[in-house]
Amino acid sequence: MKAYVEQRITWLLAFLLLASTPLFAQNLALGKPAIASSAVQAASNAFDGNSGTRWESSASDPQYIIVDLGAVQSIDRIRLSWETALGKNFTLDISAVTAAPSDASWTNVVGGTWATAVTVTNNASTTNDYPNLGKTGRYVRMRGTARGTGYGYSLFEFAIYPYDPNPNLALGKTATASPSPIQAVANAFDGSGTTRWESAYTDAQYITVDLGAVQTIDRIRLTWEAALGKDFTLDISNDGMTWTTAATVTGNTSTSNEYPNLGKTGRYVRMNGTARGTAYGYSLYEFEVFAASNNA
Ligand SMILES: [Ca+2]
Ligand SMILES: [Ca+2]
Repeated sequence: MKAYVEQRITWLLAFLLLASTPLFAQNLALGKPAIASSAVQAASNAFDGNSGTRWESSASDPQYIIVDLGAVQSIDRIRLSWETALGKNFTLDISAVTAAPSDASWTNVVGGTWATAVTVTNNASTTNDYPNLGKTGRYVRMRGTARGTGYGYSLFEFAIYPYDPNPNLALGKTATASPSPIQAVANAFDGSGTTRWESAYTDAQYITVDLGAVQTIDRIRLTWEAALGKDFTLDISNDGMTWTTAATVTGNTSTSNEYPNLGKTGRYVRMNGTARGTAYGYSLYEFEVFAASNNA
């Protein structure tokens, strides 16, 4: 009887683990061995899951930090959490080496071939998120070539995921907008931070995305050009006709707006503008919709 109960509990735990997997993808780098070009604070602090501890390099360029995932893994998403002393220009690279480190200095890895997965210039954000990488590898490196401050590179956490547990539901989805846009509506849903939708130059303008089915909607993120929306609502609908307002924004001056913990469901999501921030149209690089508010 005891063995039977234990087996049932094991099955239950296995089921709960599987059921929770989509929202809690494993950080492959957590607790893994790491080295760095210099360490005012230890490299391992960037891989300890603790947002209060950090790797800090010497105050010079370039610098690198490398983690060993222990085996070749799928690498689909990398997230960096910087202190204010962030990396301004850096690359995220994956090593061609799959063997174990040759010595304590990882000479074979440091001097081996690297392929750049992400190139970042003029970063000003302390949180960087790079999804949809579609790579594989064992060793992952952040190589900084320009610091954002006079201090060293200071990284709270360097997280690596095999897939994106919280994808942008609006990515690549069908969208519509007010008539006569200056730039195409699809540009706000293409995942590119350099393409944008721009409306006509009047205040009453909207942009709507069809998620394809009713979904949980807990967070919406808008990335504007300088020609941002000043007053607008974010609205959600099951049928594209009857709308519920999820967020009301007035006097916005930020080009990056994030609205978490919405707790809604719906198929259609709309930004309904009533006042522009400039004389130009509403100019939106990306309009993202997420099922969960947490990033992991
Ligand atoms: Ca840490
Ligand atoms: Ca875009």
